[in-house]
Amino acid sequence: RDAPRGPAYHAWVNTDCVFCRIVAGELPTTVVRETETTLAFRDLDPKAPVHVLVIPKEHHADVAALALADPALAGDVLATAAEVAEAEGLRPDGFRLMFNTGRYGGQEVFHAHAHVLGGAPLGPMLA
Ligand code: DGP
Repeated sequence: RDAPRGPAYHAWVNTDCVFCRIVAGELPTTVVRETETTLAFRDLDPKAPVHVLVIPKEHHADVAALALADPALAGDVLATAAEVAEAEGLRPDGFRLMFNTGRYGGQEVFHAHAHVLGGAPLGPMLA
């Protein structure tokens, strides 16, 4: 097929990236929110009663690369994360918004993603 233009191009070329494959509709997932530039879906292995991942549809390796390359898109990810927190009922009690970044940061999937975690007290420390 022809390469799509714009953000979808990266999803199209990064066939080895699991989150690009989710964006491309090649892997099943539970989508909770979608915007023109972002996608939010439930984590496969939830670490809290609510555990949603928010990604830019365009491929960026981690949030630092994303923020430097396209601050507006990084803002879109934050805005979608806030909308997810609102829709999931997390705002009154609070929630954790987390970006594991790079190998030492515990990142396992190298497509920038925010973890939205909540629905129970999570304690002061990161896991
Ligand atoms: P991180 O360590 O920040 O890179 O977290 C990656 C998260 O992605 C981890 O919590 C599990 C989740 N995950 C990995 N593969 C899939 C998948 O195919 N579908 C979904 N929904 N989540 C996935």
